Amino acid sequence: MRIVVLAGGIGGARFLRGLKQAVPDADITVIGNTGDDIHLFGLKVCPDLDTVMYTLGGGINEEQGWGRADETFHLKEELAAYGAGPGWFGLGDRDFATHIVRTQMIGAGYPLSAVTEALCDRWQPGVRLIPMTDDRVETHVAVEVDGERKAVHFQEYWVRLRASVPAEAVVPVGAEQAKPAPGVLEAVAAADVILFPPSNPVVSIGTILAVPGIREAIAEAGVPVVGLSPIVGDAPVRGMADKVLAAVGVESTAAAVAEHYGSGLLDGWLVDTVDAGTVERVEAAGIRCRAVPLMMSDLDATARMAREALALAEEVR
Ligand code: GDP
Ligand code: FO1
Ligand code: CA
Repeated sequence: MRIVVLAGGIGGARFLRGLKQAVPDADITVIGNTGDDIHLFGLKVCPDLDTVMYTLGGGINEEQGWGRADETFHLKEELAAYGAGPGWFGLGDRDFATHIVRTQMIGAGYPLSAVTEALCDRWQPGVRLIPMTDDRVETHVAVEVDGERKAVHFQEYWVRLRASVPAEAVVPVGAEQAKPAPGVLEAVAAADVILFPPSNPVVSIGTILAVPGIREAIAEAGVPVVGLSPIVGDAPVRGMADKVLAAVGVESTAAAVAEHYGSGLLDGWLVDTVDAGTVERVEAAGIRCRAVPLMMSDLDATARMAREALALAEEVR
């Protein structure tokens, strides 16, 4: 079975671990979000691609959900001693190596998709990981700080400001001009099923869908498209997705997120059992819906979620 998954960072990566356990023989292609990417100290950092790669490759810091296990921060401290920032973004020594190799290869002329493949040669994630695009896309957030409206990089909004100021708009800068990376449209066209893991609907999956051609290819693939809600009991399970949902005028409920994707894109939607009361509302929007446990508390629970998503896909096929 050929499965295509659109993924952000932690939510996408943890779901993929469960999917791999549920269907070990599946051929899984992951289309990764690169709107979170940021250039720091002259290096290109791709948080969501790295989170997927490290999580599936066994290098992730499990408690944190991002960055490397067994990490140290000597380089960051040395940079800070020179006054070289930003200090608010935690780049560890082991992680730095990834960004150095990536930046070196890009400087030598390799596209990000080829670089990602090379990095995955080391980590062997067991999926094909393709960035959504080889072009530069950067999510910026329009905020008001001290009465002044300005745009900040998504990482600054998320990590430095902790989404504590209202987001007025979320803009994937460069997306309109971006082309899907080689292999993205081909994988979508060849898929037997397409899954939206419980990733952020705005700044992870929304950004991938903003690359011209990707949303259209998914809608026209003619195979089941099934998503799992990252919102449980009217709040994100983790993180501040409610803040960016508000910026695009979507309430923080599992049903509203399904309606936001819409029946033109989604065939099936899984909500958590605590949100069983919203199943009817989602189905009224033309999306088949089931309520099942959606907490990725351990690998077995996550694998059960993946099986439920695939079962729903068979129901709507
Ligand atoms: P990020 O790039 O690291 O923010 O990760 P993603 O965009 O892939 O996923 C973030 C989303 O994962 C958040 O909105 C969380 O609500 C959701 N999430 C995290 N853990 C769980 C879980 O156990 N169950 C569900 N349903 N959603 C989760
Ligand atoms: N998230 C944080 O909350 N604080 C950090 O200092 C931080 C550093 C970091 C470094 C590398 C990396 O790949 C990811 C990192 N993240 C950090 C996570 C990440 O940037 C964001 O949580 C996600 O992109 C949000 O979607
Ligand atoms: Ca992310």
